[in-house]
Amino acid sequence: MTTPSATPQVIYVTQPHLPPLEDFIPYLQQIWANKILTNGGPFHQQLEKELCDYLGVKHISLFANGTLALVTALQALRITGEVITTPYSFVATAHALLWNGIKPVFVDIDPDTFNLDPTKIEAAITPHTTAILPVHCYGHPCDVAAIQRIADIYNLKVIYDAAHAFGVQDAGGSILRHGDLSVLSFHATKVFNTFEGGAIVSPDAKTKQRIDHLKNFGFVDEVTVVAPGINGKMSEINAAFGLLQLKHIDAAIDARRRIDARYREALQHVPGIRCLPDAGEKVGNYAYFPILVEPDYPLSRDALYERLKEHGIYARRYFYPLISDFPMYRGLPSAARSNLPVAAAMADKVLCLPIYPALQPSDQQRVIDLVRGA
Ligand code: T4K
Repeated sequence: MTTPSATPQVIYVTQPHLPPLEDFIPYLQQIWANKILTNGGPFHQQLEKELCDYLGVKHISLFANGTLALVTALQALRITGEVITTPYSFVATAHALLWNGIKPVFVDIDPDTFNLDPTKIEAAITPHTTAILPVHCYGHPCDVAAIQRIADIYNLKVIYDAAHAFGVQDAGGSILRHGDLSVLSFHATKVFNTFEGGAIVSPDAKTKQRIDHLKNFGFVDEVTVVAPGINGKMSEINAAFGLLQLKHIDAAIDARRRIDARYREALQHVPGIRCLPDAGEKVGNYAYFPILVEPDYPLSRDALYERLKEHGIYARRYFYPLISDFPMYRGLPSAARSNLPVAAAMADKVLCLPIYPALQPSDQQRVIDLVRGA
């Protein structure tokens, strides 16, 4: 068992990948020289293009953050009424619905992938349902084929919250090609970050154009406003940082892959600790490392969380509480725990361990020793 040192080094659940500071200076000099700070400037345009190439998609619109991108994606497709979504996500997923005056309808998740369970979707569809908003939780792909089948039968739109799924591919290519739209987050805590940032992946140029209008107050030109759009634009400084990040992204994901493999190897025989199975992605991004703390582990999940904290290790209970347990949602009929037994059980067991490119093997070993030695 590891004993805490006098001043234990703090280890967070994640840490942003920061390229050398001096490498960012030329980008700043360029911004200072051309004095274009925002509103679709040259770095913004270049990042959209480079992300399309890197991710293997045709159309991307950059945003100031993932939440504004979600809110705008719903507006772009004119979604109203009720939308089926998962309770097992970051609260922004459902908040984006409320910001549009849409009623979330929570459906339970699959215990192996933590994603929306397609076999439970149909029972939640009503005459008011217009769309499904699934999340590729932890970057693991949803059952996109089953979800699309249901959407086609009931004429529903599908918007994927792909905040965790940067770079993830299934057998056919980018996971972001599925559904009507996919939404990314480039927040500091994400695999690819622009400090704050986000994006919408669209299937065609017309949809991208509508989204680009909506993120710029609805302006089409100096004198024409076609919709009550919001200010969702990414600034030049964020876009420039994204371009620099992109140069390092493969190495960063490789480092995550090694950390993921070490955890799996070290924790596979620990009684009461279960790692999330590989969810069938062809290329993963190792965004999170969730473990399930089962009843045969000597400590409860919360006791393990506290124990790690005492040793300066800040694991996180993503996603506890469930979104459906927050006050603005818990009155909904679909929010009842009896409707969401799998999600409720997972939220009570899950703990996300630290994973980020700069996590040193010796620090990861501290985490492993504590989980093993409880
Ligand atoms: N949909 C899904 C499925 C999402 O997960 C999210 C965001 C969204 C939509 C919305 O996208 P954005 O609008 O955020 O682009 C974090 C993030 O703020 C949030 O982006 C993310 N999901 C969520 C899962 O996690 P917190 O409250 O856990 O963040 P915080 O500040 O506690 O950070 C976690 C740890 O990371 C800290 O203990 C230390 C470290 N950290 C954090 C920041 C901000 C750093 O080392 N440096 C930093 O700059 O929400």
